[in-house]
Amino acid sequence: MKKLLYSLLLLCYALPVLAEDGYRLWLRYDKISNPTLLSAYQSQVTAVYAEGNSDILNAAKEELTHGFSGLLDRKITVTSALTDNSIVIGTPQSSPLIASLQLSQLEQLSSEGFTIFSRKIKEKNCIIIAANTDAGVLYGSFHLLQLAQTQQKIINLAVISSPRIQLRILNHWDNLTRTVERGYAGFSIWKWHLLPGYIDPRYKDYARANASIGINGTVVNNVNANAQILTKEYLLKVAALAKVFRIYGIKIYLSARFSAPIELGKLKTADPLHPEVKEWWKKKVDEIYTYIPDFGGFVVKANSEGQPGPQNYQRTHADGANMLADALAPHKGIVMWRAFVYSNETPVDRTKQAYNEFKPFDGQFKSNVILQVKNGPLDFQPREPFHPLFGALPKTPVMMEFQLTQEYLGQGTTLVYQAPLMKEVLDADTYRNGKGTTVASVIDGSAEKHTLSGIAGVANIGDDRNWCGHPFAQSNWYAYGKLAWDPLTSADKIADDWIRMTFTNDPAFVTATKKMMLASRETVVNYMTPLGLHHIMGDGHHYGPSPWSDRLGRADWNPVYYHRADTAGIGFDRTEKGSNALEQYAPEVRKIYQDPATCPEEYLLWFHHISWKQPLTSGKTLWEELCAKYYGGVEEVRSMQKNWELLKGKVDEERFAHVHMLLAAQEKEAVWWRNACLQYFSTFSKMPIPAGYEQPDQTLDHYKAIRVLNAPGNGGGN
Ligand code: BDP
Repeated sequence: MKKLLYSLLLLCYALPVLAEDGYRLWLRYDKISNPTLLSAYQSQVTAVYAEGNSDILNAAKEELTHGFSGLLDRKITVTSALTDNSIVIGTPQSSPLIASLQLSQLEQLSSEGFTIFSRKIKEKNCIIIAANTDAGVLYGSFHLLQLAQTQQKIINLAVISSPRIQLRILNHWDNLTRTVERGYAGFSIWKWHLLPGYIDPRYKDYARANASIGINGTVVNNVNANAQILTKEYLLKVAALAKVFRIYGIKIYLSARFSAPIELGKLKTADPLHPEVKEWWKKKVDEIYTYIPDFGGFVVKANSEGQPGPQNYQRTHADGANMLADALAPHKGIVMWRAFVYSNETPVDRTKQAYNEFKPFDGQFKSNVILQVKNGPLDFQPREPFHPLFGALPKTPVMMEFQLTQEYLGQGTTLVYQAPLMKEVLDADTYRNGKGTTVASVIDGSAEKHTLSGIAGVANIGDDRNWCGHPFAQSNWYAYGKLAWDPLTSADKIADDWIRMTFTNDPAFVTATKKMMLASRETVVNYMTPLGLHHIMGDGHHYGPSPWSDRLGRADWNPVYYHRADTAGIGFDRTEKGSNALEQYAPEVRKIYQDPATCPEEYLLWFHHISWKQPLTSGKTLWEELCAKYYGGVEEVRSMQKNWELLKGKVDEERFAHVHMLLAAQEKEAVWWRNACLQYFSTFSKMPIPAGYEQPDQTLDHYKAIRVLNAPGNGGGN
């Protein structure tokens, strides 16, 4: 009896441990399920051999032993003598053994690159992970683990890989109060009030996850910055985080509030050309480096949406950025100056303003300044054409900003895999130096041979147990890192690996889930903003549809400003006859977009005002096509639901149920978008939703009356 009770008790304790809560992300390292492969791997990997003892090398050893112990279901340890079937890791500096191999391929690698290959050393079969730096070894270690996690061969390896982009950064829009602006996965993971004394174990797991996909920098506070982060008290907290991240090759950066000299320094001005202001920043930066010797630098949102900036003092963005750059330069720090700028007064089409603001300053920024440009010219919409600044600043390094958090993509309930969105922009041709000057080649620096290159992703991470809220939102963090390392990787390959590592290698599950992920972005576009529509979401919180909104403080915050529906048609004319935003693109791009006949239909209403009865390529009129897209989008969500049901039993019950419930919520939202938008637009088209479609079960007035209270991610102080 006693024994039985004891076993029951054990079972109770054991169960929660077995539950799959998503915390381990894509680093689960569960036993390889395929028995043949398992025994093959078991004979190929028996130990880890490493010379050298730096923190980063130790992290690599720890990950390899922990990871392979799990995957191979037997203890893998670090050995002090080389044994058969070892993984040998190191750099020529850390390891005499690696140095003795005289690896010519190391010359081809950048400082963070790695090579993995199989070779016999002293009659022993080895897998060698070599690099020029310890960080490269760490990345190579994660790569080898990923090969095993995705059940690929690990014999006869010959991998060579270097990141194409130098700065691969996450931007946290986390406030010091721990609310997260546009965050849908709980509160900030940074426990500011407990730092620097308490180091949450989560910080290490965060760093591991980032290192596993090559992310090497993080901005820990919101771009709508609070100057308090620059006080000694907070800098010591930041230094405590930096200490954890450093072990995983990650540098810390901060969002700097431009008016900090006034708020913290009690100066009367923050004028970037004022000697006292320059001196204040210089001293502040010197102080930061005493606590964080490898501090990365600042990101700055200036003169945008109420943030202070150099224009408050009749100075330019270049004046502001260069002043901070001067303070950082002696320490090799950089400034990421955001181009998400639109003025309060200018009545110009908002999508034109960043270009107008920055183009004249091309070539006037200091060498440690990089401009951070959002993927599209408006604001992270479900679909936008690429930002014209990518084709306009040959003398300035330009970095990409993507938004991983799903502010405009259904927020916490929506299954949307963003790699296709990112690829669409990265692969777009700017024609800056003739055909083939893709956005990717601009941001990786190769188009103009810039030495500074970068990419930023607005993080979708919070303190939810599974980090990102929606189980599939993790894929966007993962895909971002993979594309930052190599923008040429396909969305398909990234999804394939992610599914295998995060869920299962079961081919039926992988195929079905990948199909669903790859289509998911287009699905969202279809039921939210098809055919180039944009910015028709709810006011303020940006959740749900609100194409009728026309009361916000300024014209270009209102959806009616963007869709311009009237009885003649719908869409924003950005040709010469309209705002002429098209003039900001290269002639080749302009030529494609300016004629509605050649403009890809996904951008049609972005660039043109089109008559309701205009026939499109499908043979349907614009109105009919709009209806078909909205209805198609809803049907696609319904097929996602059906397909997911078929996967029951192929994946753990916890995550299956979680996704099942979220898909049901997404279906309701898709119907809400469809019914609200089509009924509203039909008041202009004067045409009904064609018979044959399921008709809306609620009136337009019903949808207009919906008020979303307490939507997450909106407000809460910084
Ligand atoms: C907008 C967000 C706002 C951000 C802003 C930015 O709604 O919360 O502060 O972008 O990027 O999309 O600065």
